[in-house]
Amino acid sequence: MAAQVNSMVGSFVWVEDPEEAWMDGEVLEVNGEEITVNCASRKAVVAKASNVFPKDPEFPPCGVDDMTKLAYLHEPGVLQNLRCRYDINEIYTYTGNILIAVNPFRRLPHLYDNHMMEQYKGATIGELSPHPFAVADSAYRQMINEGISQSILVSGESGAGKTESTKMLMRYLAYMGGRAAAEGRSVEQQVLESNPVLEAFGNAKTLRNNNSSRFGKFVEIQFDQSGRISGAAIRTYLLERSRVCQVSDAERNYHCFYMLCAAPEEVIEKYKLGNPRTFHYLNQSNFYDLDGVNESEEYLATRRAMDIVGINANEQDAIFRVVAAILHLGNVEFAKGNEIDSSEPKDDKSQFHLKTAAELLMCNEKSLENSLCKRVIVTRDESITKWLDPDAATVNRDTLAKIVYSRLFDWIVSTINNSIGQDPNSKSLIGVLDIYGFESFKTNSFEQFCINLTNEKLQQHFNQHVFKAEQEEYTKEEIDWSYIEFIDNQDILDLIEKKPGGIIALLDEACMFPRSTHETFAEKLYQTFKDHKRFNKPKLARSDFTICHYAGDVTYQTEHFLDKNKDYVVAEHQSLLSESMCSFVSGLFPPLPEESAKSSKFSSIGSRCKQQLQALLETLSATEPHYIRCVKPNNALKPSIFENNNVLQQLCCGGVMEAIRISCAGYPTRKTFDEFVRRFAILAPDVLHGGCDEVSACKMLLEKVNLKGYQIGKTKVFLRAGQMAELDAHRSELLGRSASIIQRKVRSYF
Ligand code: AD9
Ligand code: MG
Repeated sequence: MAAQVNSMVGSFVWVEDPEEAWMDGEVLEVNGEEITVNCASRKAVVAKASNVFPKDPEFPPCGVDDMTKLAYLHEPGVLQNLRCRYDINEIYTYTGNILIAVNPFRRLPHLYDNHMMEQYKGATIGELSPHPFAVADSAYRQMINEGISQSILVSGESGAGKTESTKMLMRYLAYMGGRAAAEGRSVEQQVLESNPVLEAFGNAKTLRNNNSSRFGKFVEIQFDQSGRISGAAIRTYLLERSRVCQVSDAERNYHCFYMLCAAPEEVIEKYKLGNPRTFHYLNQSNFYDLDGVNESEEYLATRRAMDIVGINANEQDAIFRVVAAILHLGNVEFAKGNEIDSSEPKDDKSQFHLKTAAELLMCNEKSLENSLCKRVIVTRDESITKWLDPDAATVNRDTLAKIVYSRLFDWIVSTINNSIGQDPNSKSLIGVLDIYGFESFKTNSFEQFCINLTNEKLQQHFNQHVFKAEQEEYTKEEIDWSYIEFIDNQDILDLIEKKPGGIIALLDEACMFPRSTHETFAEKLYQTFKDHKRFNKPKLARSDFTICHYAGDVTYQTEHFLDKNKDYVVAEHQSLLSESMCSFVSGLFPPLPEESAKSSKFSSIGSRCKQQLQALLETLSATEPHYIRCVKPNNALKPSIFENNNVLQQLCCGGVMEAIRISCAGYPTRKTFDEFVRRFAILAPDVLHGGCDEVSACKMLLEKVNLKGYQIGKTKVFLRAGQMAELDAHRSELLGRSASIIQRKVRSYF
């Protein structure tokens, strides 16, 4: 989109800079398409006209609380606004009805206390400062008034503040929909206390966040007719299993392991635990203690939270017994056995841990050893028992640890759900989604693939919604919007999900075919998608592939795709644990239904992820969505550091720039008639004297400056991208800022 703009020497502009993203300065010289800008850092920069954007001469010192109030809606303007607000601890800003939250990395307790909740109760959005409470309040009121279910979708990269925001939303909803204290242990209390329990078992310290959620979560809060919370359901997505037995440097395993090692003495003795440094699953990384966290207290707090969510003391004991068993299991090492290519516990120490793990899981020690060191291979005619060598036995041990932990996590989630209970008569609900953001690392595996698929799906939903909201605003103002289009990412979703023929379908096929390797899988992808514009084979790559996601290109390494996609329990592990003397453990491994035991029906994580997403989107599409985009201002996790490039990247990935792009395709700048006349009366002073109303004054003004394509709504003037700058240029001209006016063509940002 191009707009004619007057630019002149002496005007203030933004110019692109590789380090700072954007620098502001004053135009020194205009030479055709080249503009020399004197930047604040006293450097003269020569830039192409297309990389120079006008700077709002009337930008308020504390910024604006909604991006749509910016006179110039472009990238540098958005960034300047977030930054100057962040500097004064105004961490929340709207972009239309999206709330952007910039992580302060410092506690701001006054922002979230009960007094604040009281203030936001019933306040119209925009009346008070932007806040998650305002979003929750608006969702709650829309639900009550219109009887429509609502959803609040929180996204952002790791450490951006999704989980913290989600907890605030839940706290506000509990406050609004809570019962009187006299009514006893309440549903809303249980909903709130589910957070610490899930965090103990599903969160861990990573390089990006000391309390990183390693699963996605959708909490559906149900309300009765009078707006009281009457039930809730928690759905979780894709818990990271590999962390249980593999911890990278400076990261940690799940919090619960460290809590348990700091439990009261009698627990430690009972489970034969001790220093976390003595366990292989914990000591692969040399990181144990979290700043400001006392693990002994956390252990007790987690147990208290478990009491509240309805996990009884016996169950709690069993849970921690299983957690202890996993630690012991991890310490079983293998050495070559007597048979060729066989294995056995390496030494007395390994034998001790094996024995302890068996005791804690209440299964037979020899059976446990066999299930780790042997594998029965069933062919059409017979079954053969095969020994595993020490390496294979170690992999097998880790597989057992992972499946036990993941079943334990699922058990906790489903028990909480049963205990809180669902309200079958619930009229409407509010769903809160706390899900991992788009990921693009140096190496990207199957987990990133699933996470990015999730983000593509949500992005489509988001675009459709933003587009619709934009249209609604135009309809409300009775202006014409028929020619606005938006770009869809359906082609990427087809590439991944299409059945048959999409990447997931091809992966499932590869997993079912015994002779496939990651190389044959990659080859198949290369052949199938060689002309797909969203798919690339990187130069020199043998088994990597690149998907051009909406948020950028990501190259995936296929090495572990096949393994990670297979979702099955090793038959030996299934039979071992389903025969445990402990009903809790055997309950984690219920016998397989006859049919699925017989038929070798393949189940895949990729397909399950796709189905879960489908179900999630169906739920979401029946709701009115609200969006919170969390932004992490720096990677040092420190207060007061705002890295422009880093923030911009996240605004792109979170679709905020896309939302702005959609908005720019229409009429990105809106000013109420009153504001408009005040700012531009100077262009036609007679309009003020004519005694005419604001609307006529606006029209006269716009005619006088000969602007085309704008629209007059019912309450506002709607300007196309770049038109505000044009008006400002006329204005500055009249204000006599400069005598040398040069006409040039500036491409508006989008
Ligand atoms: V991850 O994808 O689960 O790794 P999240 O969930 O986006 O990530 P989280 O909410 O856990 O991030 O926030 C990370 C840390 O930032 C918190 O532990 C707090 O220390 C800090 N934080 C986040 N939001 C706020 C806030 N509103 N006020 C103060 C905050 N600190
Ligand atoms: Mg989180």
